[in-house]
Amino acid sequence: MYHLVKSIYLHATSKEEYSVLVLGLDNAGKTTLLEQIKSLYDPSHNARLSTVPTVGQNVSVIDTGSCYLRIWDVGGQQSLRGLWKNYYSSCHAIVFVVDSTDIGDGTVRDGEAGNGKVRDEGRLEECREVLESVLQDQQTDGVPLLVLANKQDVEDCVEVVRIKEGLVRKVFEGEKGGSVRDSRVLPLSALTGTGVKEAVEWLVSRTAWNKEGRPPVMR
Ligand SMILES: Nc1nc2c(ncn2[C@@H]2O[C@H](COP(=O)(O)OP(=O)(O)OP(=O)(O)O)[C@@H](O)[C@H]2O)c(=O)[nH]1
Ligand SMILES: [Mg+2]
Repeated sequence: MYHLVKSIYLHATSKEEYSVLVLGLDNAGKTTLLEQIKSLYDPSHNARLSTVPTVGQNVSVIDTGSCYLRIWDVGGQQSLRGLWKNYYSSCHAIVFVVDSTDIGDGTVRDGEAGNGKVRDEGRLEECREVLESVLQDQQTDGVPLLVLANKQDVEDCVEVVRIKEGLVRKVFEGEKGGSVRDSRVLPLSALTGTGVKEAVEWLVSRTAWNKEGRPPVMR
């Protein structure tokens, strides 16, 4: 009887937990985003917005009400990107943070003849290559992808629609294996917190929607 009551209680009180992997180039704003998410879902948490480059990982579990999200913020420096694949097989969603102030005008131009002018593309090409390599890894097949156009508070940043059309769509066109996945591009200012709630809400709905492919853990 005790065991029956206990298992009913555990079933009634347990919730699904999904793992979310936050990726992007160094300086994109991943750790700032994690701090804002923590303070949004845990009012006792004071967001530490003066970050230092992440060497290794930060991890936090938030209670969204309907489920838990275990959020992995990993270092984006080039020397650390080789570690990302260790997280691929167990993640339920990937967030790719883009620094909208450091990608030129946000449009990838394949095979365009040079006109002699050197265009300042910032880290656009690096960003495209890195996102492509994440999506081309078989272990990320079908995993929902949320691209966040961060630093939208900066006056001359690239708008989200440009990042969607000029960068993300290009990457999807080149995606090998034709893997089908949920994806979305949303604007964000991790510094001010604008867009953080919408980002988390998308993750909550898409991880649950895709749970047959990657079942959650119960806690
Ligand atoms: N203006 C502005 N600055 C931001 C925003 N988000 C992050 N930053 C700044 O960008 C810098 C890098 O932010 P981090 O969150 O440490 O970047 P990261 O992606 O974690 O970098 P790594 O740990 O090296 O991979 C910091 O100076 C942040 O204050 C934003 O939305 N707007
Ligand atoms: Mg960081």
